[in-house]
Amino acid sequence: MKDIAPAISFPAGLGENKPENQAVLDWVREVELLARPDNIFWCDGSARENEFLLDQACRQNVLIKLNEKKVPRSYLHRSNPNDVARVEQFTFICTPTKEEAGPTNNWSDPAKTYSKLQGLLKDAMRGRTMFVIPYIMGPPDSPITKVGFEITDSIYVVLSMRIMTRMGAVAIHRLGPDPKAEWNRGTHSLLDVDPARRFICHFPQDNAIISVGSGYGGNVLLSKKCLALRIGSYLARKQGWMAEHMLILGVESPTGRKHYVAAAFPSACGKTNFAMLIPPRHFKGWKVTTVGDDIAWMQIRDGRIYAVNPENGYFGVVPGTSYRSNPNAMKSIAHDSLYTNVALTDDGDVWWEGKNPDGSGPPHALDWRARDWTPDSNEKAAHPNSRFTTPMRNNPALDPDVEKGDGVPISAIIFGGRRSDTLPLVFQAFDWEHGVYLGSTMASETTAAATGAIGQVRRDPMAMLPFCGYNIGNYFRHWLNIGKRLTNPPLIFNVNWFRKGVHGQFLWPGFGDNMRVLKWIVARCEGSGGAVKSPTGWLPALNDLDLEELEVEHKCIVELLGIDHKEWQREVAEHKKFFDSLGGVVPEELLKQREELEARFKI
Ligand code: GTP
Ligand code: SPV
Ligand code: MN
Repeated sequence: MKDIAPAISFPAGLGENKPENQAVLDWVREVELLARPDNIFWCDGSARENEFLLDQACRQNVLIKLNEKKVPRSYLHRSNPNDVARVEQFTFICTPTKEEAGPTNNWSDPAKTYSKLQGLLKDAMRGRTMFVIPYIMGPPDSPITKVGFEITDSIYVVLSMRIMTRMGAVAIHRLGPDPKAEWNRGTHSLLDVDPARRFICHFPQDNAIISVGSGYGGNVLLSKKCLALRIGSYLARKQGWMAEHMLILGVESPTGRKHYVAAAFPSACGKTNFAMLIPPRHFKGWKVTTVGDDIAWMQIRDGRIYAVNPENGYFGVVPGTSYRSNPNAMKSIAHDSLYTNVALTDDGDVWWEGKNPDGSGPPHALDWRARDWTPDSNEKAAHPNSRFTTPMRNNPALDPDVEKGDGVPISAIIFGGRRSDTLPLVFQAFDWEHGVYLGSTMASETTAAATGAIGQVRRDPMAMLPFCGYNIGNYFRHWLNIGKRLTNPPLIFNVNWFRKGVHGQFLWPGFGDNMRVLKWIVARCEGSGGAVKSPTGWLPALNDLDLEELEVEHKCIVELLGIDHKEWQREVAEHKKFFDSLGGVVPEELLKQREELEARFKI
């Protein structure tokens, strides 16, 4: 299977959706003169166009059509084995000064970077088709919605962007003819998919992104991490809103009271699963609905935070997804979906580790690299970062207000990471400023979502370490300033689904049972849930959590809620090390929070 494919020819009436905005036309012409594609396909996002491009992608061996009876209208894509995840070491923020990018980003000089990328893009699309994708991020009638255009020479990117964004006429309409209107210019080329020529570059001042040398996920679906988070966070600070790596869910109690909650967990740490949670049997009458599974754009109105999901689909982790762990995801990806880097069974179905709750699997399959695989194989059939791309409308638990332009009011913000020790199952910040401190010092074990070592604890403030498009110190300051504008601030919590016992096993069952934690959070928002004060924040006492029908040993729960002073002293020292490593950009308030935390452990 291929990423790079030759130019396609297309019939009249397709590929002709040119906008009237001169600024867009000029930019496309400029890239055309540089990259020299054989032809240009202006996408309109229609069903007819999609059918045509799917058919072309199959002919070009970019996609394999799956068994129509097993997974209707769905396709498999295999990326280059050297190109299976985000590449943080090749991701750059190109601001005029290094200081604007800050201590946590790779910086490179804009003029030099443009010139290097132009060199790489020269003639890069010869023999290929250049697609132009108009799209919007956010509901069509939202004041917060942004317009983007992505140029790409990958048909897989076009087909993915049609699922992940609202694409076509809606964007051209939103942009209008004004050549000064705000829109993002995203340029992507596969080049030759060589890691030595792979760069994901952001120019926040120009609202521009250039990505070369990759064909995978967040590196190339420029709407997602590049626009909605890196450029988005930069615009958000300038314009007084927030762009965050957060899921958004609705939770309704049996009495019909509904709250919305936003949660920031790092990549592959449970956002999609939490956003699609199905409460255990005991929680009759409770309902969880999904607004978004990865990104939240939040505004302040009347002293409250309101959030929209800027995306239109889910690009979710496949391994571990089953009818036991996440039935809503399984139903979502049962049709009209793209699969990337999973295994292909002999009957044209897809398979991955953890698909069947009983641990079973096919006797033979082709693994994610198209090599023969049997249950005796030493390697995984699906890549650990294999992903589904599926329209959010496939989700049976989609929230009815997902299209609401004003967004949904947020009652609670949750931070969480993958921590085998130290961090309890859940606790609540004393106030907004303390909550910002919890977010700014959160840490998580690294996962397969980015290339590099897996399982190493690293600080990942607000789950934004790889996604904050400017100086992290100013980002913390922005969070503190937002708090000052709120008269009805969300309560802030920290959760950890991943604490392990002495034998290395997870102490908490997670998934649907996370409802038990969510119920306590909602109770705290309503002023009814009990808690005890600890040095780290408000902790639920054992009987504050609804543990009815939970088959977990009492001593595990005690361990999950425990605060080990030795471990925490080490943790607070790590906070200091992290703040020190940022070289003086951390706001005074947060340094003070750290000292107070340290002092609380000494008493
Ligand atoms: P990105 O799309 O990379 O941002 O990831 P995400 O935060 O949406 O993570 P996702 O929900 O896809 O989960 C990632 C992995 O964590 C999967 O392998 C899940 O099976 C696993 N996981 C999710 N929730 C839980 C949980 O509550 N407990 C445990 N033990 N594992 C979980
Ligand atoms: C993440 O890594 O946080 C993702 C996947 O959501 S990607 O779109 O590849 O960034
Ligand atoms: Mn993510």
